Amino acid sequence: MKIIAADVIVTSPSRNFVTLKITTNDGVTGLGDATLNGRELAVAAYLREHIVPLLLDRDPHRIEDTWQFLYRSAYWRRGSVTMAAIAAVDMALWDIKGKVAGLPVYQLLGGASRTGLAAYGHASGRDIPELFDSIKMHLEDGYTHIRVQTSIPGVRAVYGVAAQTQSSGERYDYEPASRGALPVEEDWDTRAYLRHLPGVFEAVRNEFGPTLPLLHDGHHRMTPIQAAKLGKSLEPFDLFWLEDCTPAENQEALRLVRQHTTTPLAIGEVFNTVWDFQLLIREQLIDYVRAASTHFGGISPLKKVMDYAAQYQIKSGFHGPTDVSPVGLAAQAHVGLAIHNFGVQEYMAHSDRTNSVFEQTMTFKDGSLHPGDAPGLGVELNEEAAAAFPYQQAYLPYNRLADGTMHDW
Ligand code: GCO
Ligand code: MG
Repeated sequence: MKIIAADVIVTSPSRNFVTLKITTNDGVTGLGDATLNGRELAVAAYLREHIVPLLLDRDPHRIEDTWQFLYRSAYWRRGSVTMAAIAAVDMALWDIKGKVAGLPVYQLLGGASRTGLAAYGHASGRDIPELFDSIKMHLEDGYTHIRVQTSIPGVRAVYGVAAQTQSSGERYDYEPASRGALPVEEDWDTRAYLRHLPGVFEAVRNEFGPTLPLLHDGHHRMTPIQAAKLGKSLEPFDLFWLEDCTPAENQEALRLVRQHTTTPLAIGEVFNTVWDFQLLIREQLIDYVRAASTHFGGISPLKKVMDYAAQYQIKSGFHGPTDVSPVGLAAQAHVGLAIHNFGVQEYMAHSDRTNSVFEQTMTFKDGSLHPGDAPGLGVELNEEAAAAFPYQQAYLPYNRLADGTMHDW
């Protein structure tokens, strides 16, 4: 069997997606997700110009060798563009292997370790009543775990509060990026945030009781000591996790946070390789691995990092916003179903329009996600539907402090 074609398809049903479709001489096709939010065309060009020519005539069954070849032969390693491109190839080859074997990918990874995946949804509100409504809505939809984000008095626009973008008519597949020629500027005040957030969690606990698993995303905005302080002040509210409390490039910062708080920590949605997690796992500085198959080089490295994490009782919490396409989401759902140390899966659900372009076997029933039992990943791209939605420039927002200083978004 050999690869005879590899096509890069860019489509924008409710947001931009980059998909790689690999075709074999037997007529089997496989899909991979290469979507890098706000930098989509860089990955499309990396694939089209540099990777597709290397794939032709290769044996699609040699997944590990192809991964190592693309990683090592480039010499210039890692980085989100490179790793998203390699991820797409890796996923597409697993998809092909599953289809040839007549098995869903999770069976090839060791079979199911559970009946389905617990998922968390994004509840948010500009104030407490709006937040409560959003939590109730998510509970009605069946979510068993809830992420809580709110506005902060004195700050115009804060990460993760859906109504902010909704009211300005810019909602971009339920997430903060927006279409347009330039990114939107937001503002930020960490001290105001640290004062406000514990009260929000106290109100949520009072309303919804002690058992509901609650999560929060700090979105890389705090210094280590601020993160330590927040973790400590949230301890009475028993969070399931506090995510991205610091910009994790400085991994040693997590030692300081850990010394001060027992609030569980989740990190890694912007990480690209297993090596990015080495220190954090070995020193047990985190509790959940936030990698996404798409930005992490695919299914193969995701399985490897989780096997490493298992030695330290660290669990998965894969990154599943809508900028991970249905293909990427399926890829990590297969991994989540198979591994022993699954924690929770982030699940925002794509728009109906996106789902009309990506036909899927994935189900979300009674709070449980399942990738389905179709051979391969369980996603097919309707290319005719995809062609009706050409790429549109879109950017994530960015942050400035009151005095104009750029801050992490
Ligand atoms: C999350 C993330 C996302 C990112 C987005 C950037 O926890 O889901 O923080 O919302 O901001 O994926 O493209
Ligand atoms: Mg996040």
